[in-house]
Amino acid sequence: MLTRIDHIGIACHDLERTVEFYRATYGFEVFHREVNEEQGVREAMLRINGTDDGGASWIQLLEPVREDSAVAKWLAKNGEGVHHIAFGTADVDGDAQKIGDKGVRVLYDEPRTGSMGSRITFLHPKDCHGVLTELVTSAGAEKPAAPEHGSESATDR
Ligand code: CMX
Ligand code: CO
Repeated sequence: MLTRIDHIGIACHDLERTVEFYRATYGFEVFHREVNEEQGVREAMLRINGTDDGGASWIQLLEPVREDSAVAKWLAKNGEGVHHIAFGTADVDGDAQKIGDKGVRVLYDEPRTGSMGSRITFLHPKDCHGVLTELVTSAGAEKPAAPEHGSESATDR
C-alpha cells in the first residue's frame, strides 16, 4: 500500500546553487547527500516533514554525474524542473507487482538501491499520464515478517 508522498525529485544543473536556493528561500536544510553511481546522480535530500506511517517526505535535488544518465537526458530536453514523484510503501516488491499486473510498465525486474539505502523502482511515465513515478521502501521500513503459525505475532516479539 502506498502511504505517503516520499519525495519530489527535482533535476538541476548545479546542486550547490540549488541547495542554496532552497535554504535561503524556504529555510530547508540538507539532511543527507550522496552520489548514486548506478542512477548517475549526485543528490541532496531535504527533509520536509514526518508522515503518519513512520516515514517522511523529502525534496530530492538531483544533478547528473554522467551525460548518459536519465537526469542528464531529461535536463537536456526540458531544462531544470520536477523530474519525478515518489510514493512510499512498506512493500515496494509487492506494490510494484500489483501495479505491473494492472498493465503499467515497471522499469526494473527487482528494486534497486536509492537514497539512504532505500529500495526503489520506477513506473514508465508514458503509462502514468506523463509522470515518471518512483516507488520507495525506506531502509528500516521493510515489510514486517509474517507471524508464524501457532506463535505470537511479530509485534509481540
Ligand atoms: N517525466 C515525464 N516524461 C518523461 C520523463 C520524465 N522524467 N523522462 C522521459 N520522459 C518521456 C520523454 O519526454 C519521452 O517522451 P516523447 O517520446 O513523447 O518525447 C519518453 O518519455 C521517452 O523518453 P527519452 O527521453 O527517450 O528517455 P528514455 O526512454 O531513454 O528514458 C525513462 C526514460 C523514464 C525510461 C528513464 O528516464 C528512466 O529509466 N528513469 C528511471 C531512473 C531515473 O529517473 N533515475 C534518476 C532518479 C534517481 C532517484 O530518484 O533516486
Ligand atoms: Co527519486
